[in-house]
Amino acid sequence: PTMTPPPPHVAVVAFPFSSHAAVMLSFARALAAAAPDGTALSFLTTADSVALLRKAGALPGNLRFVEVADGLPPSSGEAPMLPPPRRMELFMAAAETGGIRDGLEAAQASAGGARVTCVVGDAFVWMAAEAATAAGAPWVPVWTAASCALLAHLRTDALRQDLGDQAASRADEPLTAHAGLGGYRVRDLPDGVVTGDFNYVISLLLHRMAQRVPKHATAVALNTFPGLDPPDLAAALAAELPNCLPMGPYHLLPAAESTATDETPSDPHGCLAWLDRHPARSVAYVSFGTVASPRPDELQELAAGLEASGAPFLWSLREESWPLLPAGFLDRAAGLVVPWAPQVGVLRHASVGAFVTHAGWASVLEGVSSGVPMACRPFFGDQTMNARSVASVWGFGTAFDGPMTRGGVANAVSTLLRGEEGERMRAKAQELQAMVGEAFQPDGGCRKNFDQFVKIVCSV
Ligand code: U2F
Repeated sequence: PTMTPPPPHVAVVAFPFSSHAAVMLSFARALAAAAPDGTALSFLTTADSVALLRKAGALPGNLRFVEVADGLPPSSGEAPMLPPPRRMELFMAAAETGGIRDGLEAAQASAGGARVTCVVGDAFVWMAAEAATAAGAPWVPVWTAASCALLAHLRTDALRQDLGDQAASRADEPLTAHAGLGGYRVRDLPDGVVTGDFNYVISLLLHRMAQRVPKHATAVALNTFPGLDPPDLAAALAAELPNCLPMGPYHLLPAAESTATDETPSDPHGCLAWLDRHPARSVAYVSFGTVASPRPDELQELAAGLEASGAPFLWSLREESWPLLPAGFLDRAAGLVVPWAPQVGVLRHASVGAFVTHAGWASVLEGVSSGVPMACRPFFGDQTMNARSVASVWGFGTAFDGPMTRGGVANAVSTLLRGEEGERMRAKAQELQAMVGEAFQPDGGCRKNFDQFVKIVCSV
């Protein structure tokens, strides 16, 4: 007698910090919308992360949260006191010592006993590879950052061997000896590859991730679209990971959107209405993402530079930093400062003509898919490498070399909004925007790759 196979049960593992969990949830929503009928999806993340993500709206019926250990001492009540790197260490230690394995068991129990048939997840949580193998399921990691950063992590051992302790003296040297990385200099490499603290929690996890992905991944989702990465980089990455599938920006994958509720309106500070009152391409939008924040003196320089540019600006700035702004700034300046902006909608708005950004990867992709040129002030991690890509590999923006100064900000903003060079940068950004548009047509490259990805993760 023929037996019908059980329906797929896909576990999606999040890295529950910064913007990573939200990106993975939107990825899981896209999977939930595309998976065949009967597929169960479990979203594995910590209790704190579940509480945050729940606020962003209801889940589709086939997707449910499953809590995994956060590694915090039980009922310590100290959680909010611990600095993020320490919380990451505790989470990673718990994940490594059975946290993910237990999470997969909990997922099975909460899906009425349906065995997990595939483990998808943020590549940061590399221990999901072993947990998947133990559960007899394939591991399909999702990379949320740029391809250049992934290649640098995959090459960490070779780069360390090449550079030894000379990373500082060879900082300006192009990485031409490393296939695919020739457009970058030693100084552009992400922290923890050849410089910085190799034992920092993120350096360690990226190193371990890089050891596992080529060996254990059945497929790898890349947050890029065909044509964005230079051919030599795309080829070098495909040589290391023959099963990688470009399907980004992930926020454009078709998904059942979460709808705004009274509790979580989508634009509580009226950013879009404010933008409606400004002419096309006249506004500079400023945001440094969810982690980075300039020091007080740099913040003051930025504020003074925005004022000096004479351009209207919309600035997403965490409220704790508002007291650091120059006296009278909020009353006097031609700008709107908000604690949070609906960034994707803001960048799509016709009146936004420039983006001052930390060059976090989601932000770069959101800018480019709206054709907005950017001025990058990278702070840490992969941001330096992303800024180098923007300013020098693709040429749709500028990069600050170190902290922002008043003059530097005023100059960058007026170049992007009003200069000839800015026009060329906008044209370049719009060229890439058109490529994104094509890749997300029903028969475009990203949609096809995503369909293939769904087939892989939902096969039983
Ligand atoms: C880490 O990135 P961040 O969270 O600092 O920055 P992004 O990757 O740019 O993601 C920020 C997201 O938050 C959204 C914005 C992005 O989707 O649209 N957002 C918003 O909607 N409103 C606001 O007012 C502010 C932000 C890390 F720090 C980076 O170095 C990495 O490149 C990145 C990806 O791994 O993760």
